[in-house]
Amino acid sequence: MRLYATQTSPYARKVRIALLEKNIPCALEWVDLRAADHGALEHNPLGKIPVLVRNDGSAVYDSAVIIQYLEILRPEPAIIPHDPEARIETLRIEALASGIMDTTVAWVLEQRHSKDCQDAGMLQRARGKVLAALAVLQEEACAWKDVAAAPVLNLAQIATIAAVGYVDLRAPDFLLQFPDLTAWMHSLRQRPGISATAPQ
Ligand SMILES: N[C@@H](CCC(=O)N[C@@H](CS)C(=O)NCC(=O)O)C(=O)O
Repeated sequence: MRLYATQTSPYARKVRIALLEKNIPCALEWVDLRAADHGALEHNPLGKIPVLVRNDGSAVYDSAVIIQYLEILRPEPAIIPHDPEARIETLRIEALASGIMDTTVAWVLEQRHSKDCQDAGMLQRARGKVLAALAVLQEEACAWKDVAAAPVLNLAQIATIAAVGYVDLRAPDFLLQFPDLTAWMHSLRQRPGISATAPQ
């Protein structure tokens, strides 16, 4: 299997951490998303990464679907709980973390416009939404204090690390209000799947 990814994509990082936590071997294909004919376009008409290309050449996207596929491919260790309530909770937090990624990406792209072309209202709304969502994740992370040495991280924790790591990379000021969440993320740095996938 091959995963098309970039070093900084939080969506790809979620999948890369899941692959390492589940110990699933997978080759990485780094993509330059600015190139007109980058490799992922052949497998995803939207040209978005991550894309997982299976050994038979068929493609799986987007990141949430890839995660579901990995759970089917290798059910143990599970990163999505089997218990129905815990499962929905985990998927809700994954959705929240994905929303943080989406909104932070939109904020970053808007910031890249010259000052006089920026939509100040959009920037403020996006910032407010990300901060509100980070506050929820910080509350969730209070219950995850002892996971640094856990045999496997669950999807809620994986998605949270990918989202918070991306905010830390692109909008570190947003995290100033969330020292507990930042400390929790740093407490996991020793895990190979976390250090090996850190955005650079
Ligand atoms: N919902 C998708 C989002 C993927 C996404 O937006 N990836 C970005 C990179 S961080 C991308 O490929 N952007 C290139 C483009 O939109 O053309 C997922 O979860 O995989």
